Amino acid sequence: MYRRRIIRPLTTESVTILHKGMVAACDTLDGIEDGVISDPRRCTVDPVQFQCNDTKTTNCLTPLQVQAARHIYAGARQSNGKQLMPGQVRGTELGWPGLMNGATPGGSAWLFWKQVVFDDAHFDNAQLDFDKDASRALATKIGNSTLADVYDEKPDMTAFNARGGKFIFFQGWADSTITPLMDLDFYNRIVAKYGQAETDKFLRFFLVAGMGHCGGGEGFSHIGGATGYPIKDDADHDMIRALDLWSKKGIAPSVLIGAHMDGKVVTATRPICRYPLEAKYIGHGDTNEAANFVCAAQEPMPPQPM
Ligand SMILES: [Ca+2]
Repeated sequence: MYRRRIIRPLTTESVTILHKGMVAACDTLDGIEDGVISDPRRCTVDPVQFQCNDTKTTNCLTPLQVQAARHIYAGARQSNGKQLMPGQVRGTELGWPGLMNGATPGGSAWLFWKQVVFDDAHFDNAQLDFDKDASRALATKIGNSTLADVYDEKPDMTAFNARGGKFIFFQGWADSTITPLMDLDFYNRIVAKYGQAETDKFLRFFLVAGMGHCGGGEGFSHIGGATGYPIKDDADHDMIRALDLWSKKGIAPSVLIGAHMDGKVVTATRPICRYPLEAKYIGHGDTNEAANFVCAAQEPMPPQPM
């Protein structure tokens, strides 16, 4: 029987090479050599840097692997350049094969698009055409709404704010399942609508350096709630306690202390500052101690690569 041979550019080996290369290139852009790219928007390295050539023949990427990585960082675009979805940020590479390889990339997410939206049990993901199929998908009606209505999160927090709602919005900077750039876009749209001061009254956004999808990763992802247990049961270390304090006593969280753990051992702590502030080392003391950092205004970001 003939079987189509599928060449998968993403292998465990290739993403490990890419990930190590990106971390080596970008780790210290945040001032601390700790294996964590704190804010990956600072990391704009082209993966072609890690491509094999005449002098480098091992621990390197094939041209196809470089091309795939460029597409993944760039996100989904149509041929006219219109961006449908932002891409993955640098530092998330290790999660790519599990998410993107196989007949159902994204697992149940692809099944939803295939069976519910396209109504075609045989729709091959490799045939998805961003030009034709994106608009076809978004125009699909489910009930009285189109998918475009459902998927376009509306930054309308007026009723929530009016009834005194409080919202801690958190996201891992190294999440390879949901790109943090989407959350950032949503947050920015809320701030654009209400202004920073008003937004701060009901919403605080925490981008956790080096955290994966809701937890895990190489960063400081123990902050309670869905991320894993906090290292202390108080409002400084546990976002559920912080939310409780905010909603009951009106004391809003400005910073959480995130921890990296090796098993049950805390190996490092770091302030997780409310966006748009970021943790900055004070220049002396142990860089594994949150106490040696302050929350400061962000340094300007470099232009983002396409
Ligand atoms: Ca670092």
